[in-house]
Amino acid sequence: MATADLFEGVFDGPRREEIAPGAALLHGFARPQERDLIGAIEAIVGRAPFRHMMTPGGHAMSVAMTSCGRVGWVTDRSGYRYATHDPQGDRPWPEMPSVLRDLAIGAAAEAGFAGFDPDACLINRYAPGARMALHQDRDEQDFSAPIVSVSLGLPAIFQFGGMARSDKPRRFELRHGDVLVWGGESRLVYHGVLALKDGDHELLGRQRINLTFRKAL
Ligand code: MD3
Ligand code: FE
Repeated sequence: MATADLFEGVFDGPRREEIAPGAALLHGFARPQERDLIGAIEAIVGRAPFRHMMTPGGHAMSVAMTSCGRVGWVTDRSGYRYATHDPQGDRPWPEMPSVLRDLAIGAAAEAGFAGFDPDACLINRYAPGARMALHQDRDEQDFSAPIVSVSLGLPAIFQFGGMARSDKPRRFELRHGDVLVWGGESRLVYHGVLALKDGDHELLGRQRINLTFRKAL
């Protein structure tokens, strides 16, 4: 066993790191609720299955997605938007379970964004090889609210740049249980995820799941 594995969970307790102005990385913040979170995600996926949505340009995304909450993010040939109904089945999205909602509100408060009231949670599933190209999140109405992201399962290399696509991105690793809060000056930075490296996570197997909590409306 590598030395790094021996120390896992010993020195990796909750730790807060300011990675950019307005962006806080809360290491391991979601670990205490990991099993409840995974159970809640399984229940959502049972009602609103993961699907590979089509970009407006006509490519299927490598990341599979679903949502919970009042609205969910969808994309198809006509563009990106938040919708109250799952287009697959034309039913309202599953409610946002309190274990998810309370975690997001607690993380936002921890990072200085008291009163965060998310109405959407996008759930992304990365299988080995899946990636997300550099983009900005700008489909929400109110950029003064932060976005809270929760990483579960296999680790991924996340990249974030600046306000211009051409700004050279910085890279860092997101691990199981890490929570990121993006607000203030960092709310509109370009960001993406490199192709997921294969592995076997003890709770989630060969995948990474990322939750992003948003105030969309
Ligand atoms: C920085 N998801 O769903 S989470 C997305 O890991 C998305 O699935 C990635 O980007 C993922 O839109 C990255 C970290 C993240 C999320 C939202 C942000 C970083 C952000 C919004 C603004 C700036
Ligand atoms: Fe994003």
